[in-house]
Amino acid sequence: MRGRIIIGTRRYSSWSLRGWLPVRLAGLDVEEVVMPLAGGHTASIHMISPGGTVPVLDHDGNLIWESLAIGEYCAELKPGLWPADRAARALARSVSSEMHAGFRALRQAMPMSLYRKAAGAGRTPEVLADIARIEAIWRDCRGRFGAGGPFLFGADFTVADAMYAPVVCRFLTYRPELSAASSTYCDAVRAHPLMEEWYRAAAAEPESWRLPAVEAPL
Ligand SMILES: N[C@@H](CCC(=O)N[C@@H](CS)C(=O)NCC(=O)O)C(=O)O
Repeated sequence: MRGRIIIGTRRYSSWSLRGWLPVRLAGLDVEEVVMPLAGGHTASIHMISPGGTVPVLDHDGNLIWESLAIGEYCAELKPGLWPADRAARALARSVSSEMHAGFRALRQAMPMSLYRKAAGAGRTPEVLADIARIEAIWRDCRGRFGAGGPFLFGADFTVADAMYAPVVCRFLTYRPELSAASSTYCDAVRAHPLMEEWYRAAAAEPESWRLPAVEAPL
């Protein structure tokens, strides 16, 4: 093994999913270490992560934190994690950065909780505005560059898909109304083998890691 990736509870840690997907897509030979989240300011995370957050990748002596930085690191090791075409790559980086920096209303009102019963919850006007913007992004990427496959930039699952994967998880939990094209994209992301692996591993996590605040049915 050439290092480790430290992630948080899979049921809840959306940023961990964003970092873990490129690590696995790039085939990095790293141990996976899960730190149960305490619902903010988890003391054990502050001891190992310069930014006080997960995910953190420790690979070949390089310590990388921030999910998007992990995606960039993996993309340097594995071609295909960003689109090959420069215009497509520019768009992929723009929408990935927009996700990394924004959509606060959605993230707060619809926290990732893979197995929560919460269809119909969380639809504030601010959340609906975030969702409309996300659907516009997906439409734009798929309309301009997605013809070759089911993902944002076609056949390859890129860092951009990884950045939006936890949004897909939220949509599957909270079930907001989506266009047919958005639903089809969500289904494609959910069906990816790595997403299946993540959901299965999340289901197997100890019950004692569950956080009632984000498990309560809505
Ligand atoms: N901008 C960071 C956000 C990372 C983040 O907020 N991670 C959460 C877990 S999903 C965390 O570590 N929270 C601290 C805690 O729970 O103590 C990234 O992209 O990696």
